[in-house]
Amino acid sequence: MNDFIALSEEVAAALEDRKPLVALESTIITHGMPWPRNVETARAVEAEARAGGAVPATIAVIDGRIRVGLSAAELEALGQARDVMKLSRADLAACLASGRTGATTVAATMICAHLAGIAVFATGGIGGVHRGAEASFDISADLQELARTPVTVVAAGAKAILDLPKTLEVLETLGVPVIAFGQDAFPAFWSRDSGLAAPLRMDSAGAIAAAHHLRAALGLSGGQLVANPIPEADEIPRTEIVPAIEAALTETQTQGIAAKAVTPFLLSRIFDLTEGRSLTANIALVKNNARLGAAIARALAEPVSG
Ligand code: PSU
Ligand code: MN
Repeated sequence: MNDFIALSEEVAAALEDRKPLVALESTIITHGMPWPRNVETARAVEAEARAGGAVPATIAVIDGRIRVGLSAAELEALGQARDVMKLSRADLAACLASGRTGATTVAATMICAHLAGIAVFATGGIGGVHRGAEASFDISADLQELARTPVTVVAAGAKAILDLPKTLEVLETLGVPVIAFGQDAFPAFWSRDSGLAAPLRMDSAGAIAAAHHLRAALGLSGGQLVANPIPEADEIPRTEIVPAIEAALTETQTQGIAAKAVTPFLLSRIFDLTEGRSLTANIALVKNNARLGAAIARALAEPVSG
C-alpha cells in the first residue's frame, strides 16, 4: 500500500476478496496483560474471530512500520518486548518517524484499521473520562477518535476505574452512538450492568451493520461504540472488584501516576489485588467481543440492499 503500512498476505487477500475482517489492538497485549497470558489471549482472540467467520487483523507498529495482521512469531515477540511505545493518535507518526515499535490503543487501532479499509474492531475496554477528570483533565483520546474515524468498535463497555457517567456524557456531546448489545444497561467491563442506561440498544449484528452503513450515507463522521456485556458466567461480583478498584485508584494518587501510565498501572494493580481474577474475566470478555465483531463484519460484508 504505502511504505509506512504493510498488510499481511492473509489480510491483503481478505480485503481484495471483500471477506469479513476484524481488527484487534495491541496495547491490550503490551500494556494490558502480563506475559505469557497476553500472547495466549491474543492468539485465542484471533481464533475466536476466525471461528466467527472473519479474518483477524492484529495491528501494531513494528520497527517504524504499521503492520496489519501479525504472524505468530511477531505476536510472541511483541508480547515479550520491552520499551514498546503506547500509541494513541498523538504518537503514531512520531513512532513511525523514529523507526520504533509501538502498541496501538483503541484510538490508534481505529486510525490504522480505517487506513487499511477495515470497518470493525474488537477489544476489551475503551479509555474514557477518568475519575477526578475535573481536576486532572484526564480524558482518553479514544473518545475523540470514536467521534472522527468511521470504525465500529466492540468493547465490554468501560471499566469502573473510569467515571462512567462522565464518559457517557462526553460520548453524547461528541455525537458517538453508544449501543448496548442485547440489553438496556450500559455494561461496565467486569459486570454486565453499570447501573446506567445505555443511550441505544440493538439486538442483532445486522442492525449494527446497517447503522454503520447509514452513518456513512448520512455523511456523519465517526464510528460507533458497541457495548457488549461480559458473559454471565465470567462476571466478577461487585463486592470483589469495587475494593480492588478503590485501592488501585488511591495508589495512583499516592504514587503520582499520571497521563499514559494511569490505565496500565490500574490494570496491573487490579490484577494483583484480585489475584488474577480480573484477568480471567478480561480474557473471556475480549473473546466474546471478537465473536460479536466477526458477526458484525459478516453482516457488513453482505451486499447493501436498497
Ligand atoms: N481499558 C482496558 N484495557 C485496556 C485499555 C483500556 O480495560 O487494555 C487500553 C486500550 O488500548 C485503550 C487504552 O485504548 O488503554 C486507553 O489508554 P488511555 O486511558 O491512556 O487513553
Ligand atoms: Mn489518559
